[in-house]
Amino acid sequence: MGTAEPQVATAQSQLSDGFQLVIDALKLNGIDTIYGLPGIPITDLTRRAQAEGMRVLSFRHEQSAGYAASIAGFLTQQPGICLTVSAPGFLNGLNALAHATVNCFPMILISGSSEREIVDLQQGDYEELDQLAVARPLAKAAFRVLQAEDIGVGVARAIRAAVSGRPGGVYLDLPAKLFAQTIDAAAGTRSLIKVVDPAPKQVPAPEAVKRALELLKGARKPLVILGKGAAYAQADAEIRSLIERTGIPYLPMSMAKGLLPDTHEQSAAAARSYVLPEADVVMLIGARLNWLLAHGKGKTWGGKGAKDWGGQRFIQIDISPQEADSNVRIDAPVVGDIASCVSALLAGIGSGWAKPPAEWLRAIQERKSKNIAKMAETLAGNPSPMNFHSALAVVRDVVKANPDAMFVNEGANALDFARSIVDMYRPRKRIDVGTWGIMGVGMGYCVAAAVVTRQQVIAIEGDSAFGFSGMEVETLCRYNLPVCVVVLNNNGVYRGTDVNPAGGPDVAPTVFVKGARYDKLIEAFGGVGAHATTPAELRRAMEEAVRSRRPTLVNAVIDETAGTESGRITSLNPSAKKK
Ligand code: FYN
Ligand code: ADP
Repeated sequence: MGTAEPQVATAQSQLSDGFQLVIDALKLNGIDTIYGLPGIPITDLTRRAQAEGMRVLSFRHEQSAGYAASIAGFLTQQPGICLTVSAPGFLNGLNALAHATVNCFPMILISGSSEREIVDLQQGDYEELDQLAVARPLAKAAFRVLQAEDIGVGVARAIRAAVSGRPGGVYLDLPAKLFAQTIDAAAGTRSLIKVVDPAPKQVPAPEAVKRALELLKGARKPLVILGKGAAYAQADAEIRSLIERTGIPYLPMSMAKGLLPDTHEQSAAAARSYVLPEADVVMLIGARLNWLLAHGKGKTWGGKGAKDWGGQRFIQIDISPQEADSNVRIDAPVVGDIASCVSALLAGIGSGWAKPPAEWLRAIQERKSKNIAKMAETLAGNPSPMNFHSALAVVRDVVKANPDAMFVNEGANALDFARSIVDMYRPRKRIDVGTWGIMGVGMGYCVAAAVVTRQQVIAIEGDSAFGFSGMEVETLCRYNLPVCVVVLNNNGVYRGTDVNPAGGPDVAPTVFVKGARYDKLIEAFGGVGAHATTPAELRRAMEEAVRSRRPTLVNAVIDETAGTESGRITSLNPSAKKK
């Protein structure tokens, strides 16, 4: 094609074009990586971005590129960029855009689109779709740029929208014609904007801090809940200091695990079902009272009925002024960025803060010890065939030995068991299915985690979950990323033992090919495949993967009768409700 040469303005040609301005605008704002999939009309954009020194990572499906961009945003506080072609490519990226918005991750989905004048008259253009209209309800903000001189503004607005306040997914629509538009190079350069202070500090009101501290001071059974907003905020030292100086027990939501090491004596993770209903004052730090926290009411919280208040009083630290009262009354909202809010609380606490009553701490410790002992007993078993516990006991050890490794986790049982079995020791190491509990993030997350952190990545995947992004093992191999994927293979969704109730030739809807060799998949692309039927084999394969840093897929064969329907969220099945 011969179009890959960067079109830098020279003395002979003082023109720049849309391609160049998009690249320059991103680079000017410190964005150096694009997760995408080339095609009409953005192929040359990918070539030229690479020629200009950007890292352009191509995926096999836009959904994986989008998930990669979204988690890069979570890990870096900079918008992750996903680049797609028009209509179908755009739609494939949309899932991740919605995911970013729902999870409060900064991300920009940039899609090429077809010609406005044809699309708007519905005259049947190539890949005709009104993408801006489709994206709008799923994005925090959505913009379209029609003129090359507006590219700088479009990119600046997209960056600000993605990272300021509550972060989210932003859509940027770039019609094909824009890329070829030419503009005087000097005017083009002048039109670009380097965004100043894109995520400004938001300092909480002193009276809100005072109100929160008064409520906390009066608590007999205080509890802190750390959410992924707390992990995102990168206020690790302040958060740890607040927890340790107050002595309040804390519960990490799944992606907040490791903010303080899971082995911390104040962690109440192993006493979850005890502390939620028992606590009298709960301080939420970057966690929403959504389904994952049973909406702050009902039996989980000690309420009599499914929707009854459990009697807790809540303090909520959140950057969104609209979050408080979304599910139950928040007695003390503290609105601001977590670093500023936690610092303000620390200043208010001073040095004479009384630790929570010993009775409360002792009761939690007792529950914890009981649960941990029970877990240790289960993990010590070595059943044949291997089950989730005996496999995850190995994973737990490997992660412990490699605390800087990134840990990707998706599935139902594979997710739920790993969450409580595998301890995290450092902040932002665990990345998983997030707010929606979605499947399909796996390999996209692996790519971004490896690229952003340069650390070893360990992915624990249910066999069903893995299937959503399985083809991306080629991407892992192509970029030679230090990723060890472990597929916990029990022959099906949840487990592999369902039978077709009608007795026909088709297997049940939840059943896959029995004895599938997922390890062969990565071998097709030059990666390392391993087949493990015992914990010892699994350990050997994982340790070798970490040692070699080669892309590896371990097919870990799990008892096909192991696994419960929907893991630990069975109650969300309508049939369970009916019973
Ligand atoms: C936790 N626990 C432990 C430990 N950590 N026991 C021993 N040792 C350790 N280290 C205990 C904890 O006290 C709970 O027991 C239990 O393990 C489970 O802990 P978890 O996972 O924190 O609690 P729970 O109730 O499962 O959490 C609720 C939840 C979580 C909704 C926040 O399930 C979640 O994040 N779910 C996401 C599910 C999802 O998205 N799935 C995808 C679905 S795919 P008890 O205290 O005895 O209860 C389609 O099917
Ligand atoms: P989890 O699922 O772990 O409970 P959620 O996604 O429900 O976490 O909650 C994250 C919360 O954190 C959101 O309400 C979001 O507004 C908030 N948040 C994200 N970043 C920040 C920040 N820097 N400062 C304050 N709050 C933040």
